[in-house]
Amino acid sequence: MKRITITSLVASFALFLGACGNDASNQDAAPPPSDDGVRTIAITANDSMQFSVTSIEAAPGEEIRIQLSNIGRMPKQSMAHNWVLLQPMDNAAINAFGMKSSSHAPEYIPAEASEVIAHTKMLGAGESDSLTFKVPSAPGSYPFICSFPGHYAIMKGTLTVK
Ligand SMILES: [Cu+2]
Repeated sequence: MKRITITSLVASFALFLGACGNDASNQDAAPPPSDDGVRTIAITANDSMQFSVTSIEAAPGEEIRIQLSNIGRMPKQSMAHNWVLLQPMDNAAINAFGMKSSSHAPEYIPAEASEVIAHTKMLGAGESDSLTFKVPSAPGSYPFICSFPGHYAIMKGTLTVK
């Protein structure tokens, strides 16, 4: 897998973290979804730089809610997470966006980012945020990432609109 090759350093670091500080007990600590009829996708993010959900499917123009919870324990300065939905793009473009975002603390979202469709707040340990939005009407594969510096290499997934 090309992605693994490109990001092997970061991935190894994540595996190292996972092996050392693996606390599986808090993996499913997402808060319950709210009850207003909007389909809610609860996603956790942890200190091992993992999203609990990496694949989402939605209908064109469907309104969905992303409920993101950072279930880690590390200080926000060194380990924080968000959920950023991007326009369809290849891995090279995702990496370029991630690099660009790295210099835009504390939210790590560039001010004029036409690539960004929607995003949550940047969350420290124990924080959560929910984001309700309409997915694009154009079918396709929309990547999502965490834009905290370095995380984009492994914290990513795909929203498939079809
Ligand atoms: Cu992250």
